[in-house]
Amino acid sequence: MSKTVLITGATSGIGKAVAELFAANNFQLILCGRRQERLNALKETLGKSTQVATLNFDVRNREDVFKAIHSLVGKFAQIDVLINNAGNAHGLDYIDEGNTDDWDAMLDINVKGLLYVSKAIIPQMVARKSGHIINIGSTAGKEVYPKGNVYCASKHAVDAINQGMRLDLNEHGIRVGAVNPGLVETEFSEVRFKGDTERAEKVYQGFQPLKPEDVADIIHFVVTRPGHVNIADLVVMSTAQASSTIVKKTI
Ligand code: NDP
Ligand code: 8X3
Repeated sequence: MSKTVLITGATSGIGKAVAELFAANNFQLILCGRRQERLNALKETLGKSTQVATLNFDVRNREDVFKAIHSLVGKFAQIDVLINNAGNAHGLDYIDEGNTDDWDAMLDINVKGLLYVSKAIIPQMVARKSGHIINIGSTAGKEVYPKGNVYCASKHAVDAINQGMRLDLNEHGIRVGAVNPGLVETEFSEVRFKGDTERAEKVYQGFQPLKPEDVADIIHFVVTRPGHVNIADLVVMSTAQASSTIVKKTI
């Protein structure tokens, strides 16, 4: 039987590209997000290639996370691969000017949400002594850039959680690793700038950023290594990007 992969944040960007690639490679999919119409559309399209279940929940809501994941039955009850991808930046402000609602959103979604989803799934992996968890971090979890403060803190937390999971789940034979991308052109900046598409587009102008499909390709590589191989931590940037603040632009 093919492996079952649960992807959070599957309705857009990196998560959606992963869903599409994994569907084409016959993985069974559990796709999660809050936008039901997008989940329906994905189920309709990808359902032509593989078995797809969808779950609608906000990762911030602990009760809903557990209820949704525990509602899975039959062939979807066993989750072989968890891709902790849901997350976003909210705002880009100096620390003294930051919006506390943005801070709550980033810490609640990127950190606590990732923990809730993991907590709902890890016990079944421990019981089976197998499983694979991929945490989507960021270059923002490896360095801090001006005005990145709390988003960077949330992704540094993902980096620490990734390491902690690997240590604590070692004895259970569970693979744990992170994929940390640099700039990827998705809805990320649109969310960060609260729907200001003009400002969001500028982030990716004048250079070739990563495409979500590039990251999906890497995640597929990570997941398809032989069982004794665990890619523990991987950083990927566009060729034009050297660090969070150094990007070779033509304009
Ligand atoms: P997108 O905005 O395109 O996608 C974000 C996804 O997360 C959506 O599917 C969204 O679904 C989901 N999501 C957001 N908030 C919640 C929530 N509260 N509950 C459940 N799902 C939620 O951005 P990306 O694809 O770029 O981001 C995916 C991950 O990659 C994030 O963790 C991000 O930090 C990380 N990343 C992104 C980079 C980039 O440059 N784009 C670079 C490095 C890392 P819905 O709204 O339907 O709930
Ligand atoms: C997303 C990349 O540089 O916008 O994590 O923080 S960045």
